[in-house]
Amino acid sequence: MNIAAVDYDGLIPNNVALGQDERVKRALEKWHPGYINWWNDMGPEGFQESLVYLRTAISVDPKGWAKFDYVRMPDYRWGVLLAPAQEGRTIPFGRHKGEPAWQDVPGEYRAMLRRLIVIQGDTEPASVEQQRYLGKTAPSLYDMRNLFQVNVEEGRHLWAMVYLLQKYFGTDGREEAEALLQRRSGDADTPRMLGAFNEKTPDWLSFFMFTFFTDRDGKMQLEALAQSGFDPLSRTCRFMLTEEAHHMFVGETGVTRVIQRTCEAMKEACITDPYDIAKIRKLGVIDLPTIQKKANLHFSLTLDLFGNEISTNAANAFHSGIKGRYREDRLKDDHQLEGATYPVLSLVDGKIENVEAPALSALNMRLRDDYVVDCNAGVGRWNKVIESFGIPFQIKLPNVAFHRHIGEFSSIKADVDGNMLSDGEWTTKRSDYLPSDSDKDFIESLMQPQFEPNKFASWIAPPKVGIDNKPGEFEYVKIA
Ligand code: BYC
Ligand code: FE
Ligand code: FE
Repeated sequence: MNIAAVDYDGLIPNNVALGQDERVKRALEKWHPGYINWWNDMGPEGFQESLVYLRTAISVDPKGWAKFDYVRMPDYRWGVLLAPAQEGRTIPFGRHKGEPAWQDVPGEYRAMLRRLIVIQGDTEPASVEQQRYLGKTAPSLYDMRNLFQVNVEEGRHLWAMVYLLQKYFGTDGREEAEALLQRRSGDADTPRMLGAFNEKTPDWLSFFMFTFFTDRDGKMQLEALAQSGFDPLSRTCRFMLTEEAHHMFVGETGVTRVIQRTCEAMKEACITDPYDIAKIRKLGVIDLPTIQKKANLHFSLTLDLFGNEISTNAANAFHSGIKGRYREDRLKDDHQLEGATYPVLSLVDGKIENVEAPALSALNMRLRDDYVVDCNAGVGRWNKVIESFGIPFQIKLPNVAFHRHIGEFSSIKADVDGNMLSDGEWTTKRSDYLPSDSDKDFIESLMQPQFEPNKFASWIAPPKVGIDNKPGEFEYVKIA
């Protein structure tokens, strides 16, 4: 048998020889009904009986790992999939650099590892909860299918973390695995752990922005954890990243198609001024300034997920070989950073300035910087579309000090260019930067479902190509 192949014989598909690991197999089988209950209660509402054209992993080989077929979501084969082990892998960074990678949890770092795995695991079901009502207003069956694909894969990402907890963390791992099914996004008493995962995803523009900005935090964090000296975590994250690529695609192309449709409609109506908002909205499309506001919101909420710019947790995680930098393996330095410094944006006498800080303490800041670069590449591609219509408008990421709740800038109010505002100025200008109630009402008014194959809501262009090369008229979801 191909070692990358996945065993689909038992209840839990896997490529970790679960059949020979009775203890973990039984623990996961015991967790399984609770998971299914959670999925039925908190997963996509109203479509659990529908047949969805989903991809399922049949191998972890980078080429051809997916098989497409119609599946009822509760029957999706969630399982445990690790990227293949790398022979002779060593710890790539920190004080243990060069030692053999850990195949078991190093006792001294147990608490730190457990915390990181639990935080990562908590975000996955949270996003499914946030997106559970979106099926009802899907702008097409194509988009509905992509939403559900993202949802089942985030469910699988929860499985990925739960496997690590069950296999490597004994009793407290089991308790954490249980608690991951108990917390709820936005709940006043038992919220999810990180801020952005308790916000609402009320409409499809938010969904596309979320998959562009927030799933991209997922990508950055998974890349950093994929470097881990704890080999099972590294291998798990490496496979999760192959799934993450699709989430990123959904976000980037989703926003691109919204922009495309707006520009087309403006052109057809001979509107050249992107700020002629009332006229543009009458065309049933979302004006570019409102798209900018949504980007401002989701970008700033996501920056908070990187934690404090200066963080002892981050320093410890790196120093001990648990969490690396973005693509550590491609960086050229000593991978230990003991005497190194890194420029950190800070508030100095009321101004935003770079201050050199010990590189180890500044690792959250560094990952956030890498994230902003990655975001900007995508935003540049959005702007190419606007430019091709000759419309004088550019989407711009706001300054990192804008609308922050964690870190250096959480204590101040700043505009999108990073100029300090008084509380009064912020109150009057807020709706210039973030979606106002009337913006939200307008977007909501557009969220009319379009469930006929090959048809799309007024505010979004069709995709360039179908999923799995299917033709336009393909019925991606058979609604039951
Ligand atoms: N909200 O030293 P600091 C994804 C807490 S997304 C609430 O700066 P650290 C996905 C912090 O916990 C990727 N609390 O923290 C995307 C700490 O509390 P304690 C998810 C916050 O540890 C879309 C205290 O403040 N994965 O996969 O350096 C769909 C001091 O902070 C927040 C990960 O995040 C916050 N935003 O950095 C589906 C990877 N920020 O312990 C899925 C794992 C900070 O002192 N997590 N705090 O009580 C980590 O690496 C780090 O824990 C963090 C925070 C980057 C989150
Ligand atoms: Fe995920
Ligand atoms: Fe994701």
